[in-house]
Amino acid sequence: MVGKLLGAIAAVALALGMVGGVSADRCADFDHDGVVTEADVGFVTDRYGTYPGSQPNSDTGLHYSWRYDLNGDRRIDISDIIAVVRQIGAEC
Ligand SMILES: [Ca+2]
Ligand SMILES: [Ca+2]
Repeated sequence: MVGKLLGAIAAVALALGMVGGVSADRCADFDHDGVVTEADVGFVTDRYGTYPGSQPNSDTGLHYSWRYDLNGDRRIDISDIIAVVRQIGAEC
């Protein structure tokens, strides 16, 4: 539920033009079905707030993984969620 909320926040932030300059990102098709969807956003939101060596996400128990750290700053945060949301609909 928290993940869904974060995704929604990211989508709203994008819609309002509050976010800019997220650099070209790695393909966020984490479930390898050939297209980036909300399901792929979930992979990132499930790890929100984690970093190498941190406690797991308190809602999901999942740990940081570089795979979901799209901007490579060693934290999974709103920037990474936004990076995936920006790719929704992309085929890669
Ligand atoms: Ca996908
Ligand atoms: Ca990051």
